[in-house]
Amino acid sequence: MRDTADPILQQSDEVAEALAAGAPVVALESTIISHGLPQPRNLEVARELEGIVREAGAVPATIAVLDGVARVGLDEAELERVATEPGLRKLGQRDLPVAAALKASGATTVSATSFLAARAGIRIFATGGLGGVHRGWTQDQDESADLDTLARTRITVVCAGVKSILDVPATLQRLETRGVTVAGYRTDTFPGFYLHSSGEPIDWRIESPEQAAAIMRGQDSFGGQESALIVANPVPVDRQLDPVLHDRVLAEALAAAEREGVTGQAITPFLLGYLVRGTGGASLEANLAAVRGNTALAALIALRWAER
Ligand code: PSU
Ligand code: MN
Repeated sequence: MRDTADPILQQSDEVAEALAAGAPVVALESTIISHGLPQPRNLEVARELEGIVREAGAVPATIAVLDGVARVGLDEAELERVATEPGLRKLGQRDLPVAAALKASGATTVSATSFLAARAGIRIFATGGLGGVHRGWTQDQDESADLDTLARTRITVVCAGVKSILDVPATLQRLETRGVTVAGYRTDTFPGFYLHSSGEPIDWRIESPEQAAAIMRGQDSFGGQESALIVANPVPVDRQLDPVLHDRVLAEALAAAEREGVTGQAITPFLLGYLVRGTGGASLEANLAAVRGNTALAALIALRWAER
C-alpha cells in the first residue's frame, strides 16, 4: 500500500504504478458487493469483475473505506472484508470525512466511488445501475446523491442505466438539468437495469469505445462544468429479466417497502433484495449480466483513453 501525496486516500501499489505509467485503470465500487448482492455470491462477483478488467488488459481499482482510510485498489483479504464484514456501512461522498474521523469502515456508493476515483486520477468507472430519483419523490424528496456527484465530477460511468426501482423519466430529466452527459451504447433507448430497455428515448447513441473516449476528450476541451459522462450499456435481451415478472415483483417490493416503513439509505438494498427473492434469483442473474458487460466495456474504454 502506497502513501500517495494525497492525505485523504491510499492507492494499492498496483494502481499507483498503473496511474503513474498512464496505463488503463477501471474503478469498481463496493456498495454493490456489500449491500447490493447476496452472500456468498458477492465475493465471487467482486473477484470476477476484477478478473474481467485484467483480462482486457487494464488494472482494476475496487474502492472502499477500511478503518477510516479511503482505499483505491484492494487486495484479496480486503475484498473479502468488504464482502463479509457484518454491519459494514454504506458511504456516500458526504460520509467520507466522517468515516475518516471516526476510523469507520464502509462500502462506497457511486457518489463516493466517483469522487475518490476522480481524486486518484482514474477516469473510468463501472457499476450496475446508478441511483436516481425515487418513485414518490413528491412525498419524500429521495433523490440519490449519485446524481449530484456526477454533475460535478469528471468521470465516465459505464452502467446499465439507473435502477428500475426508480422513477426513470424523472431521473433522466434531473441528469439533463444538472448537465450530465448521457450516451447510449449501441442503443436508442435508455437501458432499464434488469431490463434491456426502460422504454425512454435518449438523445445520443455511440457504437464504439473509441467514440466514448473521443467524447471524454471533448469534455476536457470544452471545459465548463466538471461533469460526468454516463455510458448507458444495456443488458443483452437474452440475459434480461422477464419484463412481466419484473413489473409484478417490483410492484410487490414497493408495496412491502411502504408497509414496512423502509426509507433512506436502506430502501435500495431492501428493494434489490426483495427482487432477488421474489424472482427466484432471476433478477440477480440479470444484475450480474449487466455488471459484467459494463465492466468489460469500461475496460475497453480505459484502453482507448490510455492511448492519448
Ligand atoms: N448497482 C448495482 N447494485 C447496487 C448499486 C449499484 O447493480 O447496489 C449501489 C450503488 O452503490 C449506488 C447505490 O450508488 O446502489 C444507490 O444507493 P442510493 O439509492 O441509496 O443512493
Ligand atoms: Mn436515497
